[in-house]
Amino acid sequence: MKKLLITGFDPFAHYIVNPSWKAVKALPDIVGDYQLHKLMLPNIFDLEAKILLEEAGRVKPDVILLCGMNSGSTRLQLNLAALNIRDAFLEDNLGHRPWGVPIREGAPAAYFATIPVHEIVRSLRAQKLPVQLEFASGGYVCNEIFYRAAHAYAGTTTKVGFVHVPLLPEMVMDENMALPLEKTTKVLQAIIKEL
Ligand code: PCA
Repeated sequence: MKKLLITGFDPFAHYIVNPSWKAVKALPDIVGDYQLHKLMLPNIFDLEAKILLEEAGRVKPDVILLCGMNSGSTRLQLNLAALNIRDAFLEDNLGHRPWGVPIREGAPAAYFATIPVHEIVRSLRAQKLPVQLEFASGGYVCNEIFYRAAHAYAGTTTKVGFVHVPLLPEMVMDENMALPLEKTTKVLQAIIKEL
């Protein structure tokens, strides 16, 4: 059985839950060919990557699938690329707000996801599941975790991908701006089966 290290984040800003961790936690331990290893990461620059890379060194996963929340869509967004930049639009959970700072001085400007994002989006959309391509993951902690994992595993057989999940109905005024947790976990399982 293959190993999938799958992560979500803890809450940040004014939110009291983070659907990314709620959805990861709700997944079964086995999905398709994968045994899941679940990990909650803190929304803190640098610390999040240290915790992830330490756990990945222990688990030795075939795939690392990182999840975070994003208020901008009612679909799960499969990320194409991580950028070598920290451009925080709000403070992390330790009050840091880096702006215009490279994640790794002198390292590549960007990494593409090494999971098959285009195939996954095409296949899941054909199944009428709410997914879309997201070209980059922003400049906040989600981008950093994606970049740090992609950098650490570049040129190896361990594949790395990042997914933004929508907010939950209880987090928004207008329910049409959210996706229920069961839907998010269903789509995450469909993604895992395509890895
Ligand atoms: N979303 C943030 C960081 C943690 C999370 O769940 C982001 O999109 O960068």
